Amino acid sequence: MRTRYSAWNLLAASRRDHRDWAPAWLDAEPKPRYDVVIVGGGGHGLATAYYLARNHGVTNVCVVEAGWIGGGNTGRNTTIVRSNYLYPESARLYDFSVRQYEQLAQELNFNLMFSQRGVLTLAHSRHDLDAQSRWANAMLCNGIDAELLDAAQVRALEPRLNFGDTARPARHPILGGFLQRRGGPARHDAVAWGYARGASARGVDIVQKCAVTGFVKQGERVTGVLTSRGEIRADKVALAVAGHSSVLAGLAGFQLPVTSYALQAMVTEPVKPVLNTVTLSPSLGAYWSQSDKGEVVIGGALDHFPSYAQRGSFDVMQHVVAATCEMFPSLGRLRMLRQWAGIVDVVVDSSPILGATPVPGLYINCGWGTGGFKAIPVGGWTLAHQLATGRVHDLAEPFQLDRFRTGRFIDEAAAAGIAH
Ligand code: FAD
Ligand code: PYC
Repeated sequence: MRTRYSAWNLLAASRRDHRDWAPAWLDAEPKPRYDVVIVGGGGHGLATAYYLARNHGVTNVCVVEAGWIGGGNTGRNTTIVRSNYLYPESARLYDFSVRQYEQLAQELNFNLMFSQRGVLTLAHSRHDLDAQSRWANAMLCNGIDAELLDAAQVRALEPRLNFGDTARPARHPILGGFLQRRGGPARHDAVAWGYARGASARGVDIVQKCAVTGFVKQGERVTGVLTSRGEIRADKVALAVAGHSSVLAGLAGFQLPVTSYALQAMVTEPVKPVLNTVTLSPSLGAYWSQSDKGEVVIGGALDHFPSYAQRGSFDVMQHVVAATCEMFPSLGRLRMLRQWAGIVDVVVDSSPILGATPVPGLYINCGWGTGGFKAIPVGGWTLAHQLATGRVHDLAEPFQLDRFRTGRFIDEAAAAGIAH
């Protein structure tokens, strides 16, 4: 029996030394068949399962995860949630997601620690200022909040940035920036766990340590998956495997225009609050925020060679650390605590691929590349809609795989920013 999380239940459980809490979700054994099998227990796979059950009443669903849920990019990312994209199609998609995040902790009864402290993008040149005013104006036209800031306003928000002075001018002067106040970080694990808990409570099976190794087919149609724990039949199969999308597509017999790269991040030892916002410097290729534990979270660009090794190269790490010392000199003596990488699924127009594949019975959610954490609610919502109703959700319509045939790209490389 699932317990509702509340101050009252916390107090009540403390009287029994917290020994009676029910598991947040059940680690299921796979059954022989389901209506829907979802491959990948990251945020997108789990959100798809949750919305299938919650929005459509489809509960005979299994999420099959090779490792542990949230152990892929969902548990490795720097958790920036924002909707400051350029094109109307993306603005609608990502802002739907931000709006879901705004009420998701309540809905899931799980503290996602979404902190709308603002996402600040720095301008270091006239060119940056021009590009950002175009970007902010596009956002305003799309009905999304955006504020252009001058240098004094940036300094007021983030005083530890290196503004230089007349004696020692900054190497990368800060001329201004732009801010999306509704943006900010959330707790990555909690998003996976919250969706898993919500899905499991509605009857979805979550099967961990179960790798999909192939597909069962009748003619061209996918009718199940082959896994390290046996065959599982399904009416429909959905892939939400991020950096492994091309591998699974290959097993199913089609190609995806997705390249997999390592994207890395790192955190310092924890300190008292020193950063107020999530700050990005696209020109320097680095970004910073501070977690609620106090660690300074630092990220940068992709490793510029395809890889499935979840490590991250030394030269990107060195670049990011140098940029940190340059932009935040007062952080220069902090010790680095952890560094890691995830394998991200990059598409030429930096926009996702959502919906049907060329293989009947097989659906996909991928191509989020460096920016799919913010999109977990909308990725799950739209894929669940298509799986349950057979119709493409309006928000997902521009992001179908056939755009690589028609050329109807939505090029968001600039908004994907730092990590590209
Ligand atoms: P994942 O969380 O990777 O889940 C896919 C799952 O599929 C994995 O758990 C994997 O084990 C499983 N799987 C793979 N193959 C198989 C198989 N054969 N059988 C069964 N299971 C399989 N996005 C943002 O919005 N904001 C950010 O600030 C941000 N920063 C990032 C920083 C870093 C360092 C990284 C790596 C990514 C960042 N991202 C960010 C991107 C974001 O993390 C991803 O787009 C998002 O988490 C993808 O979620 P997912 O559920 O599709 O994939
Ligand atoms: O999507 O905001 C983002 C992001 C920043 C760094 C990596 N992804």
